[in-house]
Amino acid sequence: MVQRTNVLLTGFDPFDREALNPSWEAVRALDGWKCGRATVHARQMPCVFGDAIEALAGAMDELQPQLVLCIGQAGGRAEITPERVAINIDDGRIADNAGWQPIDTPVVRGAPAAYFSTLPIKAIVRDLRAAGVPASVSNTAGTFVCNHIFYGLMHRMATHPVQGLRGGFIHIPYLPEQAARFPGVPSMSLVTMVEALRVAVATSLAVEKDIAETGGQLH
Ligand code: PCA
Repeated sequence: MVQRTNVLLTGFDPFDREALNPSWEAVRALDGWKCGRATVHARQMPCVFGDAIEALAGAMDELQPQLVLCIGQAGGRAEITPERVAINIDDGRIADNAGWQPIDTPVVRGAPAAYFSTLPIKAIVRDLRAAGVPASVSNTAGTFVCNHIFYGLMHRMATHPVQGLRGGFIHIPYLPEQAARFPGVPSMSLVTMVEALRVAVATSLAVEKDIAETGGQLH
């Protein structure tokens, strides 16, 4: 029997008065892409606390993926940044797309303070750099909807374990057309970001145990 492998890639709706979100633009370009025996499925998530985790759960129930990569925009970052850790806090500096602005509330009441990504984040950074794409590990996914969905993903995987399932979160920069409105702010082309996600998927499928390589920061 041929074993089917589904990869779920998620991107977000535009938020914060943006017309587009690079995460959805990059993710949707890969819908249907076959990476070896795996097929990538792209799904768009609402930038809304609560609804984002529900939408993710629906997509995971539908696809039964073996790999989940959630992608989000990190305006101001210059690199592709696989996130190391999801924390159990919602603290909105701005309101989400439904007008919610939670302050210091847990993503999941009574659940652990944090979960680590189960993606090979160091290997992803290594392979991105080797492919000519600027990349670094990030040690904070913030406290907005991206950290929220990341925490929801990791909590689901911890409480409903599925053999072989891995997942995590990657932040990506603004597109040039977004950064043009904020002089001096870095950006990355869509072509490069799509290529970066191909690398992230391929490395996540191929590398079971992450490499030991420095990816820390002093502050
Ligand atoms: N970035 C936001 C939420 C949606 C997105 O693409 C964040 O970093 O939390």
